[in-house]
Order: sequence, then structure tokens, then C-alpha cells
Amino acid sequence: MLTEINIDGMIGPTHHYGGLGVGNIASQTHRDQISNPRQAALEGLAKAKLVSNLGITQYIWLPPSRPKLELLQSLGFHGSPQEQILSAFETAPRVLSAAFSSAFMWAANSATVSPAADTKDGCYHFTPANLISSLHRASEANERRLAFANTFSVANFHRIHDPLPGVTSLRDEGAANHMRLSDPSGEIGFNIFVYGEEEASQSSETSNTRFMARQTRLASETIARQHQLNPATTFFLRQHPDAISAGVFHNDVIATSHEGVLIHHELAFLDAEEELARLEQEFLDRVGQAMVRIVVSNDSLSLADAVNSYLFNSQLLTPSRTNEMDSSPRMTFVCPMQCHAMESANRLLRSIIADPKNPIDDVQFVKVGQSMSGGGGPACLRLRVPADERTRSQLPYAGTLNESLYESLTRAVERYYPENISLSSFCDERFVEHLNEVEMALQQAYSMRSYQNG
Ligand code: SUG
Repeated sequence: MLTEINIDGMIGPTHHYGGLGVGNIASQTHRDQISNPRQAALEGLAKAKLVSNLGITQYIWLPPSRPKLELLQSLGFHGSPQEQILSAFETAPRVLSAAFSSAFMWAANSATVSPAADTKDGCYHFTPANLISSLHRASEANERRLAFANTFSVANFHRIHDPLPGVTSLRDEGAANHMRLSDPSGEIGFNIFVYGEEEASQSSETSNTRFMARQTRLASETIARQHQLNPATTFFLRQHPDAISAGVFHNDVIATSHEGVLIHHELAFLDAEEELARLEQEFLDRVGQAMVRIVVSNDSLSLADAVNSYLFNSQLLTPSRTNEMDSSPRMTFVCPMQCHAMESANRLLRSIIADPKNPIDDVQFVKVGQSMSGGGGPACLRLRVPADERTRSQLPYAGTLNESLYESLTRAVERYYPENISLSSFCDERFVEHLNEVEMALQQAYSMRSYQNG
């Protein structure tokens, strides 16, 4: 039996709006606005706690250190850290923004994960995403590689690959462009990779979209090969160029899946009916029942409304049940509050809940406005690891979100996180010094709890 572990990347004290997200309209719209890292982190923790309260194992990664001075140095800034920062602020403010980036918080981009049940060698495979489409995210790859090694290295059946080589034909953004369907036990997996650009189409075809596609087919195929996935149950779908042009920079902004359910917008994919029919047939043959496919029409939710509400970026979860008589929902949809406010999205959610043909019985709305303004909804904030017993039992205890870790991290955030920042805040030497204090306070909250419970 496989059940989901959700890993959230805790939102860092430098969360700000640099406008750096490629093809990401929310990021671009909020560029240079004042952000509130404290509120952002509290929202993220509360969202993670809600998931944990549904009985899902919820794990938290602490924010990596910022600023990335090595990035400034490698791009030609010299002198003391303060001199480098001031010089970057004056001459290359977007580089400074990248050096202070908190975009690691969007853990769905940290890797593509394949459970042992799906792989030929019976190992778990993790490929950290190279994120080379953007300067501020590319260095996350090695930070996340380390986080995976710390979280899963105890187990020799976990293979943590290097990120794909940093070349444009191998652009990879991780689980945001990958979906896994399964039977109810999670043992029979179906892997769907969604890419925006054919590897061979570097010339004219690329210009079909207003924004650069962040995932190439070659990257997706390489990961599938590296993870030793079964070609019969692996599927490659192309993102619709209209969707990319409307601001769908990742597939998880326009489609989602969980167990036997696939929900997608009618304009999510281009010419995908044949591959989707193959998926439905394979699912039926191997699981013995039909998968549930919910196709949302453009009339019921336009592409613009999908991007503004982030409905598809909701987390579809199976709450744990105590026994057969338990009346908990079969599946709960954890949606951003924006879906509540938007008439079309709200109406669509109500119709999904009311429809007996799917197992989604409940909707919960969460406030993640600070993350949404950077283009990340609830599902962006987490990475799913379909975990078997062996993996689950080896997960380090520190980092598993329960009441006491939630409280100690919340206290640290309330005490140490800044409330209003913009790019110029990074020029204040005291601010940068304070970041060390925040880091220590978070580490202490993490380890104190492990000491108390270990
Ligand atoms: O890569 N935003 C992120 C949002 C990632 C959302 N993740 C998923 N869909 N899974 C991005 O565009 C904003 C940074 C800024 O505004 O400066 C940013 O990086």
C-alpha cells in the first residue's frame, strides 16, 4: 500500500516580489510590490497543518540560506558582501532579487519522484529539477539534491539522480509537469509527463507561444528513462500553446490528478486524445475499473479564470479514515481562497462536489495569498512522494509536521520574520545580519522538537 507524503518547502524570510517568474502572470503583475514574509510563512504553515490534520503525513523542509553570495560572485560582483549587494542593487537589481529568492518554497518544482512500485529496478528515483528557465531558480537544484539526500539517504533503495544537464533542450521543472494516477492501493502507477516544447522544435514552432515553455519533451523522456518507468504505463502530453500563452507556465496550473482521478481543462493539452485514450484503456485493463476523467470546458472556466483562480492548483487528497463507517470525505479538494471569491470557479467546484460520478466530496479553502501573488497555489507548495511502508518508516522524525513542530515554527516566524519587504530591504546590512538569526531560530525550532519527541 502506498500513501502520500507531502513535503512543503517552508517559505523563507526573504519572500519578495521580484517579478522573475517566466510566463508567470501573477509574478509579473506583483513585481516590486511590498511582500509580507511573515504572513506568507504563517499561511504556508497553516496550509500544511490543515493537510496534516486530514491524516496525510506532512513533512517540512527549512528554507536554504539566503543571500546566495556565490551567485553574485559568479556574476562578477566583488568586495565585501555588503559591497556586492549594493552594487547589484544599483546595476543589476534582478540579479540581486535572484540572490535573495525564496522560490524554493514552491516544492512541486523540486523534483520528479517515482516510487519503487513504478520502476524496473524496484528503487525510488528522484531527479531534482534543473529549473534552468530562470536565474533565480536554477541554483535550487543542488540545494534540493542535498535536501533529498538528507531526507532519504538512509535508505539504499532511494536513488537521487543529478539534475539534468543545464542546457535549453533539457529544461525541467519537476513534479509541476508530472502527474501520477494509480489504483486505490497506489501500487499500480500511471505516469503522465507534460511538456511545452518538442526537443526538435527550437526554431519556428517555439514562437507559437507568448512565453517560453519551461519543460521540454526530451527532459521528460530522459527522466522517464532514468527512472526506469514502464513505457506501457508512461504517457507524454503536450501543453496547449494557448494555455502557455494565457499564463499556464506549469501543467499544475491547468490539470491535476490523484489516485484514479484526472481533472484537466479542455485546453490543457494539444492533440492529446490518442494518448489519453491509451491511458484510459491501460488504466481499465490493469486496475479493472475506469479512471475518472473530469474535463473542464472553456465555457465553464475560461483559461484566464483558471489562471486567476488557480483552481487546478488545488490539492486533491484522500483523508485518512478510522474505519469503514467513518463518514470522512473520500477525497477533499484543498483550494485557494481565490476559487471561493470567483463565481465561475466556485460554481464549478460546487458542481464537482455534487456529481456522484467522482469521489470528491468536500472542498476546503485556504488562504495562501502571499504565495499566490508570486504565482504559486496550494499544490505548488508541496511535493508528493507516494510512500511505501519502508520509505515511511525511514523518514527522519525531525521535519514531520505535528502540533509541536507547527507551534514552534509558528512562534519562530512570529518572532523573527520581517513583515514588509521589497528589494531595497536587502541593502540594509542589519536585515542581512538578521537573516542568520532567523535561520538559527528555525533550526532550533526544528531540532528542539526532535529532541522533545525523539
Ligand atoms: O517558478 N514563481 C514561481 C512559481 C512556481 C509555481 N510552482 C508550480 N506551479 N508548481 C515560478 O514562476 C516568482 C518569483 C518572483 O516573482 O520574483 C516565482 O518564481
